[in-house]
Amino acid sequence: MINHSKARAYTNIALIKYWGKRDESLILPMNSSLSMTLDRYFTETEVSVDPILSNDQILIDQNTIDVISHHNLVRFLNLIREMSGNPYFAKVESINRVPTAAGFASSASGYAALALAASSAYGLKLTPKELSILARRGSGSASRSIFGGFVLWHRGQLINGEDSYSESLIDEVYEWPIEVISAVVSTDKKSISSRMGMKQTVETSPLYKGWLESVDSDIMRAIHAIKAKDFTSLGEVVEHNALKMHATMMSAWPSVIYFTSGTLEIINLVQRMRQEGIEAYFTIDAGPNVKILCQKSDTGKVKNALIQLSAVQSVEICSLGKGASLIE
Ligand code: 2P0
Repeated sequence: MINHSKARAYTNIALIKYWGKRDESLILPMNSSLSMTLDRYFTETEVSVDPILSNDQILIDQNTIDVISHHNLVRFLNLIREMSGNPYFAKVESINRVPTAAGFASSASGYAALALAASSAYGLKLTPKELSILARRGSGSASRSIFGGFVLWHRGQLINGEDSYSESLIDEVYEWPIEVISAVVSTDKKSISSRMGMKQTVETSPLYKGWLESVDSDIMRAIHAIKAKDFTSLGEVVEHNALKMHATMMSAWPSVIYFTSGTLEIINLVQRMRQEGIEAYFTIDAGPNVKILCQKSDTGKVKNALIQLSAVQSVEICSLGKGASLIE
């Protein structure tokens, strides 16, 4: 008998960043992080566990992928087979509605959707917390995409990672008109993966200790701001936290620099807009593209200013999105 399950999960943007692992194999972070799940971009994944198959078959965006070069995906399925005691191989069909041109990575939504669809197809009945732990084994940020709204990923202390999971702080129906504008300045593949960039930073940056010492208070401030609906306080801590993360990587050796001239133009624009009374704050992940946090009443103005910059190739607007769910 073939067991099917299909799931959808959305991307998230970290407001307080995850940067650095204390265990690379279990994907355990050095610090806790806080994110906002977004409503526009998602991955849908269908998993069919089939006793007839002699290997896993994986299709991403309708292209069959070579399972040897994507061994991380097979390792992830092996983990689920081990947990379930069901040894059969599976067919995995995944569609990303996360255009790379929008400047978002698909690993968070991808592993969150795969964790939910595969655990269900293999007959595992996981709690949201267990699902978050499982998704984390695929990609750190995927542990946060299990939940909607504002999400906190606890660093945890245990060496087996059982206390390193995410939880929902406030779900997506929170009435707070906050939006994220994604401004794309480049769609090129990045020269250094975030996985390598983190490792290099942890191992060599003299500023990394300062980063670790300051993250928990950033998280407390962000949680307080979200609960008080204090946009200024949230924006300030989000922007400062992103700059601190980039400062740690720039001070690694060899240095990890994701900013381009377009990134800096947007930074200057956002800071100038604030001087003119428009409240907008930026955050930047492991790449050159910029996400701008603003209140809905200002989104139009901020978007118009961004598209005037010749460096900006496209802009997309997102708001709070839902957690991962089974579909059909
Ligand atoms: C984040 N990033 O908190 C941070 C901020 C990028 C900058 O999580 O190695 O794909 O699979 O755990 O989650 C990107 O890294 O890395 C990331 P792995 P992931 O969103």
